[in-house]
Amino acid sequence: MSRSDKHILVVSAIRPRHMEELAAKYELHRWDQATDKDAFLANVADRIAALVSTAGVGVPTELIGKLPNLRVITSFGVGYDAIDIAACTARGIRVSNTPDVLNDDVADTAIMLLLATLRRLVVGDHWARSGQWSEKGAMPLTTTARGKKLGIVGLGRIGQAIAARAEPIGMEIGYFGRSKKPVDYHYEADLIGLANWADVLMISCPGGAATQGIINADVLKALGPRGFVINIARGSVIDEPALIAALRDGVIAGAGLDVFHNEPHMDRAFAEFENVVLYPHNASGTVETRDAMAQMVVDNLAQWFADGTLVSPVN
Ligand code: 8YV
Repeated sequence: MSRSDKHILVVSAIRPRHMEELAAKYELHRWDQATDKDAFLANVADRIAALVSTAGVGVPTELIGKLPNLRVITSFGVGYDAIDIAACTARGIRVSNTPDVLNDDVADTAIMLLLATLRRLVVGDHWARSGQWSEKGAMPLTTTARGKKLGIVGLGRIGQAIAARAEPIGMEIGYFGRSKKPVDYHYEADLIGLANWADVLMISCPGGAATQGIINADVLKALGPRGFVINIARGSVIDEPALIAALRDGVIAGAGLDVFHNEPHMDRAFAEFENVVLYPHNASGTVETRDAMAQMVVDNLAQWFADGTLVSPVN
């Protein structure tokens, strides 16, 4: 196959250097940049064999339906909840993601949010900058992470990387998941049980229909007024109106959040809370990790065009 036979639809772009690499090897069709997307598609739809997107943007299911010769989707990101995998599998469309290379940065972010929330980093930063320190003296005391129980929802690759970091901090680790794993951590077979047990609930499970809204008002009530929620997974896992009510009414003590409903248009209610630390879905957002993720997209495409297999298949 020559370059002119390899047509790729770009639904959401990856890193600039990797886009240049793709443009040198393949015929790229920039759907992401097209103003009249239907007219654009009418000209190229039949030629598209591969599609590139990102976890945040995903792939509209109706777009898949408009690409009769689509055979592979390479997605930038580990989560693929914004791609209808069942519809792809039914059509024989292969999907790849970018697992593992982001585990460390995402786990670091989880711990960063945990410590920043319990130790009130943002409040302290403001205390110093605003002059309150010199006017009023020391900021109010915070609470320690050491000795607290960390309840991890979803002990997958990222959940385990978080646990490995929380242990030396002196936290006791527990988890909830579909099955008990061969680890020494405390296991709870239901979420309310984990929330009752934990001081800090760490959300690190995949998004999607199976986990939609599982962190609901009852779970937050079980966590209690001295409990914290940290979410580096997907906004969809938490019933967000219930979380906002819990933060407002003191049902829980605070939250550290990297992910939200309706990103990037985060509910402005969160901005009002002093007991919340916010991060704009940036857990994997380092140059090093984003480059490694982009390289996986490039590698998946190269391998698929070479022999029809994928480096990191999802289906
Ligand atoms: C992505 C993510 O980088 O990997 C995921 O699933 O959510 C992030 O790491 C980001 O969404 C890019 O679209």
